[in-house]
Amino acid sequence: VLNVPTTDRTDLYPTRGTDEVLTPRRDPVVWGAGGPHLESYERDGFLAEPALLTDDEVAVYKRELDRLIADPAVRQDERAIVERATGSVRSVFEVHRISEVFARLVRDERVVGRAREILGSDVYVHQSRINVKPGFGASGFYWHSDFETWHAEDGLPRMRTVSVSIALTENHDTNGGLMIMPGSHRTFLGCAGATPKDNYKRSLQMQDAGTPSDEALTSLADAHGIRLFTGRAGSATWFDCNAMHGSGDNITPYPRSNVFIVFNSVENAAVEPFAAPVRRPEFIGARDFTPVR
Ligand code: 6CS
Ligand code: FE
Repeated sequence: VLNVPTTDRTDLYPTRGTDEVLTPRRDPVVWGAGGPHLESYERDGFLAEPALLTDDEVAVYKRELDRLIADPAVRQDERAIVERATGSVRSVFEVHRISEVFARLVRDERVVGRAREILGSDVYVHQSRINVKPGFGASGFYWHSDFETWHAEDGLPRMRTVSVSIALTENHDTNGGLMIMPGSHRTFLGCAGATPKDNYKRSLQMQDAGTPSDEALTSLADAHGIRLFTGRAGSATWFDCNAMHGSGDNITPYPRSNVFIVFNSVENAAVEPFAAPVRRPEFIGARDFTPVR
């Protein structure tokens, strides 16, 4: 069923029941007019941009990232996620609201313009975060589909959401880069296992609910392969909300820092969670649907 308006709480993508269940994607990948430059995004579920930001712009955003993670007030804030092992800051959420510098990045036409083009509508920020994978053992994220979480826990009805990860340090092939299975966005993997209460406290460190089985991951990887994203600071990866992705640990001395922005269509605004007892906090799943201007 393509483009059927879900006015009620029709759950097109069942997940977190007793068994794992595969559902073919029922939504377009590119909701706008598209074009040759978006063909690979449609096919693969991602689009790599080698030079979204210039070196000078990277320096501005990297300085702002360093300022935020060094700020004791930010470290105390619930929007900061700290590495268990080392106590260093791993992520800071809602940077587009905390920082005027990152608010500017969200409104940059090269960023929000591309999101509107892919989603075919005005967009709002569902989530933003800076990630610092400091190195010397910083842990990665196990395989998952973001949409599985954003549908189950944040109540996003359709796959009309796109993320952009902008590298603020060099992404080597050794320091825990983003891996995506090309084409995996066309299959929704509904995971087995109900969502525990305040799941987000753990899942942002290491996901348990919403984790695919070894069998499912094996068949997806066999079918699609795995692509590792590397690139200079300033490079960016746009990826569909349902792309199966993950990242490894970073045991090198070289941090892998990025800013991660999630744009959701204003036509796909969050409703109640489809598979969780309570909503997640608004700094993780926004409830302010004001379009980015
Ligand atoms: O749960 C979330 O919303 C976040 N978790 C991961 C591992 N990726 C997407 C998102 O930032
Ligand atoms: Fe993710």
